Amino acid sequence: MGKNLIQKIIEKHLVHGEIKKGSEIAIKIDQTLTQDATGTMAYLQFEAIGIQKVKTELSVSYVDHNTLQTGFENADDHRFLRTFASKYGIYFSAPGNGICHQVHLERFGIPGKTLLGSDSHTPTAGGIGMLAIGVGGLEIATAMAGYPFYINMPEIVLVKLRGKLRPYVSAKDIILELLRRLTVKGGVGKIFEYGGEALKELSVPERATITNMGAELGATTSIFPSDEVTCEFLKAEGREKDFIRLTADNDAQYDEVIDIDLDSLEPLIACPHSPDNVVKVKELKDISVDQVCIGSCTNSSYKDLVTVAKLLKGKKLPQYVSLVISPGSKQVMETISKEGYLNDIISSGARILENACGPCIGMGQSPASGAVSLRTYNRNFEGRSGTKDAKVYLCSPEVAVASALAGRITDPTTFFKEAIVINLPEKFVINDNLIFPPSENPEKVEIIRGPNIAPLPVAKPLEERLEASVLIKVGDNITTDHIMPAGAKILPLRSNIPAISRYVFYSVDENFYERAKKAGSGFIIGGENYGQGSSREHAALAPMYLGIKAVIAKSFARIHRSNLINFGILPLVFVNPDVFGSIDNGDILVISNYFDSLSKNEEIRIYNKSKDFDFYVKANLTSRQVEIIKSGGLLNFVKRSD
Ligand code: MIC
Ligand code: SF4
Repeated sequence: MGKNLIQKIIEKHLVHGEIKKGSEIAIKIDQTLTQDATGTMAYLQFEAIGIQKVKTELSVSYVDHNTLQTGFENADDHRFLRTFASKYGIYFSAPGNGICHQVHLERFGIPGKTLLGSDSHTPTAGGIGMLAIGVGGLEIATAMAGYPFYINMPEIVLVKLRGKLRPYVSAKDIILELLRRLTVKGGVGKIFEYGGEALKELSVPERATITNMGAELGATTSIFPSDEVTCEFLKAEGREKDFIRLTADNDAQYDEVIDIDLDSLEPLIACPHSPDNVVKVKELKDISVDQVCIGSCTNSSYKDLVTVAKLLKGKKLPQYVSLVISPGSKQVMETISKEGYLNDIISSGARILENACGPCIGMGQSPASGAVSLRTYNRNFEGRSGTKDAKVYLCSPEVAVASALAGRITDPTTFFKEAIVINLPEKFVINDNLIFPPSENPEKVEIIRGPNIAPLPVAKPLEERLEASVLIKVGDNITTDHIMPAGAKILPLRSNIPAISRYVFYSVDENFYERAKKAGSGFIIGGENYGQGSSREHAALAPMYLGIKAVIAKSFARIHRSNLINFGILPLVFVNPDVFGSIDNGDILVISNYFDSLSKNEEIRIYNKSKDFDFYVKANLTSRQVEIIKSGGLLNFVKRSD
């Protein structure tokens, strides 16, 4: 029987288990990446494991999130990361070099290799044929220490692309179409493998737009084959030697097949406040726009920005529109600058930001009150832009430019007259002077820790009787942005858990912190897809620090669930989801004698003491995860097993 791409890569990296849907497998990790907002914790955890040098083939530490230095905190973190990388065998990509996912594609990604990243958009590297998965920082720490990565074998979905995109319809519309069809929960437990005759029409950065936003489907990852298109891209990066051909067999088997006819796609847009709230752009009539932002790891490649430059050339923006552009990398910036495109962008009146995440994570450029902001990004969760009542829409660069010029949400297929053609350059500008290899004399490198680097809090093993109150009850699709907000004010505290824990659930309930502090321990009640979105382990680590013992929800998002387990918090799902309605904030719940049920994966009884009734939950943990929970988290577990 033929094999699909994922089976081929996993087979080569399999350390334990059987490649069978749903069963636990462990795979060898070739490469890791971290970014600064999750990296400091990941490296403190790596340090706590006590290994002298990373054991991966390649590990890279990027600084791209917290680049706005409004106080000493972010710069302290950058310095810590720089010195840490140098000492422990890690490459360092300095602030200004670009967004981790874009730079990784350009300079480090290798088809057929495995990549683990402490950022949920790590699957971007699937665009170059890598098996790339987003996880919490602690799992990066263990991967760097040479431990394999454990996961339940996901279902493999083939997305068959046929036909050809019409002018002004782009890769972003393909992934928005999938979000429209499948929703933000549609990819949970799945890997999306792309195939079909239309593949040859999509360059690596366009493929990466699609794999990037597979994260919004809740998917484990997404991947494209490595073919001539991949080879061309690697050649333009001067990395032809990294090319291998990797495609699925003709008779490969899949759990599901989805067809997309590119000819029939139209420009799409995700309306506030969810990436799956997708409609056709032409259906939105007379929505005036205040801000348009182009960039982020989804749409900041050379092709994206040349498209923008060509469409803006010689044009003028309406007075009330602020157009903000953040290139994905220094390479993109240098190439469009050398070729003159940067000038076309600047002269239109666009505001050029750093090569970094920027407004995507609320690091500046928060829109005005109640404003409409169109963004080529991947997330439009309420408040993420930094303005609670802003209305953020997600779209392609083509839609973004048409709307910026028209001053209202506009379909580019009717706005622009002639089609534009953009070919990738034969060679990008290659200048790695902001990428620093590790030191050759690591013993001489001193790690510099400023006051922003607080010691790592360690979880205590759970007791067999838990009695505490429900500290908060939330609905469906709660994101990690709700649990642990980001933005220019809170992100600088990522290396300081006592300080950042004050903001847990801040945008949902400002009093959560006080209540949790006073109670000393507690439970969280959640709906479907609890913890969707980012990989930030702070959304588990800070609640752990505040004494949260279990989250009881209708279902969980993958990365957050693993983070909870890794920090010793029980992720429990209702056996009967209707019980959700009969539990309230403040109810006292009692869970006792549950270790045995955890090990046997049996139902666990919970007593609602305030309302005097029992209900049942399940943890669905593997035996390894049971041990992690019992040890008080992954760090304790790893240290004990040595
Ligand atoms: C995001 O897009 O939400 C982030 C910021 O990149 C996060 C990581 C983080 O919170 O540091 C992610 O997607 O994992
Ligand atoms: Fe950065 Fe935004 Fe991409 Fe997250 S989604 S890595 S914040 S650009």
